[in-house]
Amino acid sequence: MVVLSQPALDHYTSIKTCKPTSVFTGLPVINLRDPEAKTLMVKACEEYGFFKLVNHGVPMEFMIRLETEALRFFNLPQSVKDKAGPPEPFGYGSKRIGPNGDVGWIEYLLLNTNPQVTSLKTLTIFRQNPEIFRSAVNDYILAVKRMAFEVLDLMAEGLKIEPRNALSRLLRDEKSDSCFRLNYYPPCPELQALSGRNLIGFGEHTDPQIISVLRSNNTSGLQICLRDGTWVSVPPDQTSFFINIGDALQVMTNGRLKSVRHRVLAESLKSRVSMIYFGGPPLSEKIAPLPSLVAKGEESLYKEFTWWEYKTSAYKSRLADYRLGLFEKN
Ligand code: GA4
Repeated sequence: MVVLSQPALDHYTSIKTCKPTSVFTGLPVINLRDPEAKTLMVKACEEYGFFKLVNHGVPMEFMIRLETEALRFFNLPQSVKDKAGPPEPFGYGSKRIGPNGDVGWIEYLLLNTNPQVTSLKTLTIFRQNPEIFRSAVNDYILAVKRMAFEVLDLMAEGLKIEPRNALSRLLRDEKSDSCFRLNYYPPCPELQALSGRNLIGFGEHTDPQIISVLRSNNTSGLQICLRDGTWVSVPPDQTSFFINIGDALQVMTNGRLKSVRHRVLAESLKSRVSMIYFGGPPLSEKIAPLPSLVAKGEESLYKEFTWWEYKTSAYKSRLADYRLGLFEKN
């Protein structure tokens, strides 16, 4: 067995996958315009907390324009990119993920989803061509938000939740605590020498929010964990979106929809670029099962908490931790 010994890779986590991870053959693919979409979404989220969305109406041009701008940023000299950091609460980050020692083979930009918020640091990010970058981000986020609201409205219908906007209103709220992430996973040529081992780009975790909407270029790397604990890789598709259920929606549905554990592995020759919208509720919002989803005689599986409390607790955790555990009733 080859041991990961290159100095440059010393601090990274490598994993040994005995047999190659199999491709997720059961991946639910949902057409947003299909009259059955609401039912299919609920089924996919009960089973996997994850599905691929096609015919979503977001112009491909917005995706490509933002991908081009992101690559332009990530290809800048390190000293320039560093000026756009640190990533907390928003800005450029490299290798370190979160405040508690997690690392990955990754560079990223964390951004606010509210176009009005332009900090000094954000101006550094947009320095090269401020208007081009800014409008690429804003056009993309606006279109993806609209689509995410529609997905949540359909899910609410599929779950027979009333009113229909009971979920999407949390993201539509001007105080919604949503964020946006541009990830860049550089190629790692040294990986070729490490037969049978993989390098972690972004370690396994569930997203704390309500819903996450991911789009990537055509490079593979994303894997999800199925109910039986096996990991499967998700074939990339640059024209589609991948929808993830987050912890908050798991709680709001009293465990009916499951948040999905996922991770990203680095590739040896191709860079991966992903863009993710994380839809979160306002900080003061109580996160609790919607009454219509708690059957008579049943009760909430979770203690009462606000999104602020959950988020604060999440930022004290390590990426792979089971964050909902602290909020479950015994
Ligand atoms: C996972 C989902 C989003 O990317 C994110 C991540 C955040 C970060 O990168 O700073 C966290 C992670 C994410 C969950 C637990 C905490 C917080 C890193 C970490 C160890 C922006 C988010 O909201 O939670």
